[in-house]
Amino acid sequence: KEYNVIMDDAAIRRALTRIAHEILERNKGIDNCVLVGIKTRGIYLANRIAERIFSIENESIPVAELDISGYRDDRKDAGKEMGSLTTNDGFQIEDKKIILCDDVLYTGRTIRAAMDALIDKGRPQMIQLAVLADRGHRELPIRPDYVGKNVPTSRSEEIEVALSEIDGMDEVKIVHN
Ligand code: 3GP
Ligand code: 5GP
Ligand code: MG
Repeated sequence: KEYNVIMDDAAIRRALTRIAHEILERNKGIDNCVLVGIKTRGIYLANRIAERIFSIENESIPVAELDISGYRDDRKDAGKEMGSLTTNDGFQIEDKKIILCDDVLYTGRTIRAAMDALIDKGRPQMIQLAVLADRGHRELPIRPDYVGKNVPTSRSEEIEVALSEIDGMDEVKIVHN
């Protein structure tokens, strides 16, 4: 299979540092803000952004993990299990500014499902979206607030995101199928 590396470890690091600054600027700090990472790789991205924010601002932003497999409308496993939100003690969604974090934004169906799962648990003040890569092809009116890299793709191409926490290295590739 042919592929191109579109972000190396330095590019990923810089993009996440920029996103951390953008989050701080947009929200004038992190009062009432919570990062919510979506299942596997979104969680590592949320943790990394939280570390960046801590080193810039010396303040801890809460991080929660969201598994939305049960909320998807286009997957075979949809409905089997409800989405689960795993949080640290005392986590409240009510009136919080939620910043959803995911690796790749594509049709937008995952984010739609994530918003459903969150709103089932309370009424956030606001929901924002941060993604490492936006590959286009939206099927819903969803747009990211913070983007690591815009990657125009064809539907047959695929983006491969490797993160050191599970993949042993940091790299984003576009795979031409
Ligand atoms: P992630 O859990 O880290 O996000 O969906 C399971 C994994 O498969 C995802 O990892 C994602 O990276 C990868 N994947 C690749 N292409 C697709 C796709 O088109 N849809 C979904 N849902 N996942 C994909
Ligand atoms: P969407 O729901 O927007 O179609 O897809 C977003 C979710 O599916 C993300 O959580 C992402 O992990 C996964 N996904 C969709 N397309 C791709 C892709 O090309 N590469 C990777 N790595 N994940 C994808
Ligand atoms: Mg993902």
